[in-house]
Amino acid sequence: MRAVNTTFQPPQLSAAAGQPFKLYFDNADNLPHNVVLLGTGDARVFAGDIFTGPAQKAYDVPALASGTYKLHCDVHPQMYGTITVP
Ligand SMILES: [Cu+2]
Repeated sequence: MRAVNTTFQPPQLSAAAGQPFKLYFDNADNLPHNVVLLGTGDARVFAGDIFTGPAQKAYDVPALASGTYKLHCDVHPQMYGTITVP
């Protein structure tokens, strides 16, 4: 996934349930971003380190239960996406 012009591209991802995975995040902006996964009740399920682009990071995301999680950037609350875990 990329951050471009303070948006997540693509805004929808999917991941397998019950297994840890790597989320490759390409921050193409000359701004700080991170990726946070919000679960039920906006509980923070995972929060990646904030870093300034252009740069890339591979986040280690823990195993997720089935459901739909919001993607969020702590620096820019308007950045939004979802990750679906079937
Ligand atoms: Cu951001």
